[in-house]
Amino acid sequence: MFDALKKNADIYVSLEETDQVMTWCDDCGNYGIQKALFQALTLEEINPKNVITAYDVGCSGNESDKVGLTTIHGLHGRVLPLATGIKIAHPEKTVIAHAGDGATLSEGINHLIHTVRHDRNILFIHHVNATFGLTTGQASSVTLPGTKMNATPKGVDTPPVESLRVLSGCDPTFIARTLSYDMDHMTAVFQEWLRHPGFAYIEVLQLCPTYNRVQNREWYERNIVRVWNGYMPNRESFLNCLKLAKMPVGVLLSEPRENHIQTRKNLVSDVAKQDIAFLL
Ligand SMILES: Cc1ncc(C[n+]2csc(CCOP(=O)(O)OP(=O)(O)O)c2C)c(N)n1
Ligand code: SF4
Ligand SMILES: [Mg+2]
Repeated sequence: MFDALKKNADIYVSLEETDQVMTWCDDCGNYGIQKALFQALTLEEINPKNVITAYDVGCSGNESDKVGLTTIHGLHGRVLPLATGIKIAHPEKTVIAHAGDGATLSEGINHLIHTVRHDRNILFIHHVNATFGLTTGQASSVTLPGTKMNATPKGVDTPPVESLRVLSGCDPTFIARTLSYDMDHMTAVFQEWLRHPGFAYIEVLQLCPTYNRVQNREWYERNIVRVWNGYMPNRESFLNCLKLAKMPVGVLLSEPRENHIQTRKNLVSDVAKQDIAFLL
């Protein structure tokens, strides 16, 4: 199916579009995330010309000049307001935002909360490698207590932010979690996420073999639980997932909120009709 779609130049999103050299380390989980996303875009038959991708600062953000999409690289922790502006200006485009866990749960956690509440049709990939990767391996808000990191050589001594619990208090409409080493799972989850009409949060547990040597593939397989066949991704199931002893993985919540999307769709044209000359 994917190979057949690849022949359609209008929809195939190629990985080899620019001549910039990749700067990710060998075996970085970002390679898999990139490939799965592009596979999902192609499988969903989304024309790359209709996609705008916004990047935060971080290792994941270093993809911004290496793919053949319309991209913009913003400030650290600020990719969600950037994506919000893009969506308001270009409501017809597929808007994708990428950020790391440092950006999302430290510098920009305020923006995450309000973007979830506003529920605009933005797709957000949260690259969770449990470190500030680009600045060479400091602890992030999700680094496990006791882990020795650069800048905390005696071990992290604060409890981690539990991202899904934070989000659960903001009335989210789409929450998913997937794994950077599981291409089939990631691609399937990305496809569902691309169909969601509101703000779609997807957390990728991303391998960083350079600075996170604790949470490798084996660690995740011991510490995750995949949602079971027949799981209904409604609010009640999602809240039950938060009580599990292991990290739930899969599409955990998918409950679109139609009315909000309608009311926010025409924001730019509605504002344009107002005469603001008297304010200037
Ligand atoms: C406002 C601001 N604070 C700090 C920095 C320095 N900085 C750049 S990247 C980075 C860490 C990125 O970590 P994360 O968001 O988890 O992305 P990763 O590199 O791990 O993918 C930091 C602290 C910055 N550029 N701007
Ligand atoms: S430091 Fe980690 S996240 Fe950054 S490129 Fe290397 S492996 Fe990837
Ligand atoms: Mg990180």
